[in-house]
Amino acid sequence: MTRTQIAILVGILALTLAGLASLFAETRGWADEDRPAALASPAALETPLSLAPEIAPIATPETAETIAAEAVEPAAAEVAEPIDPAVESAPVTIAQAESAKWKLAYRNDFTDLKDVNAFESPAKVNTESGGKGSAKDLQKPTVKSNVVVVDDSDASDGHALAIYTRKAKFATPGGEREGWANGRMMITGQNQSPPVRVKVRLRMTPSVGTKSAVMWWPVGGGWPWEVDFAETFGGKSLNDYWGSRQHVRQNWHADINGDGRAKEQLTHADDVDLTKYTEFDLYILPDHMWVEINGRKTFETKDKRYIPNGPGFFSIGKALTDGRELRSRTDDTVFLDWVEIYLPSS
Ligand SMILES: [Ca+2]
Repeated sequence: MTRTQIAILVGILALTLAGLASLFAETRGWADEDRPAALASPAALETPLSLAPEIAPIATPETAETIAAEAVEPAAAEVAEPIDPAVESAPVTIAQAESAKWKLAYRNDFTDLKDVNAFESPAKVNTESGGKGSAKDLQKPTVKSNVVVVDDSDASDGHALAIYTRKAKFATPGGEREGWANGRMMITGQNQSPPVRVKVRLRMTPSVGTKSAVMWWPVGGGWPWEVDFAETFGGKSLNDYWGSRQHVRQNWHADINGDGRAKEQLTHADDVDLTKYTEFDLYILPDHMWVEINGRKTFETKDKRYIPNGPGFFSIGKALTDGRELRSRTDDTVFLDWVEIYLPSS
């Protein structure tokens, strides 16, 4: 073998190794960052609130096309006319015109627990076992003591509703125990059908082994749809993709195939520092649904199959992840400064 032949062989070998390495890195990246499929089967829901399991979106050509087509449409704020400093009265922007279409119907600053229904799971389901993959099982124990009003100097009025995952006392068939438990809540008396707009200001804490879903949830039984408009998942460390709370997911579920379970979903992730107070603004119109994060539209659909067609209410649910026995789990909190519900102004 000549020196040239050896050099060529070494070159080919190096390229092959580099290719394999990058392939491996991509696979790892996807697995670490996205982890979309916990693949728990959400059996019939026992509680009025479910934190839907992580389900990969159904990639039908139709939904893919919907996402692709709508992704290129700029946010309303971006197409607003630039303000000419020479003009004394600023022109009305599209964003301003949009907000004029809505009137505030409800606001809760969470200076107390008015309208807050905090859930408590019954002793018989607080077994402290099972629930390796099912979000439904890992929501339990659910305790009211993990939903409280706290002082928060970063909140607009100095108060926030804290929804915790932390160790707490809970009932079991064998008596009271203490261990990891979740807070879960809903706002009562404010059920609304589309068109409706739901705006919240919240922040979260970095954590290991917990997830949170900020939801618009259907009134009544069944699981026809579920709009998770600020959802996080369990991190393995305080610094990784989910544990750092530097990312947030839209998961817009609908029962497309008519099996009674809203497992099909449109999904979208944004980079946002959730450890600082962040505003989420969900607009649900009969033929158009979108979310704005800190005033910028980040995701939308005009596919009616994914848009709620009946009344819903505001809710936050939390659950353990990575199995009940995870030893590295840390406390997790969602701080909710306020919630606003808007209805069309005319
Ligand atoms: Ca507040």
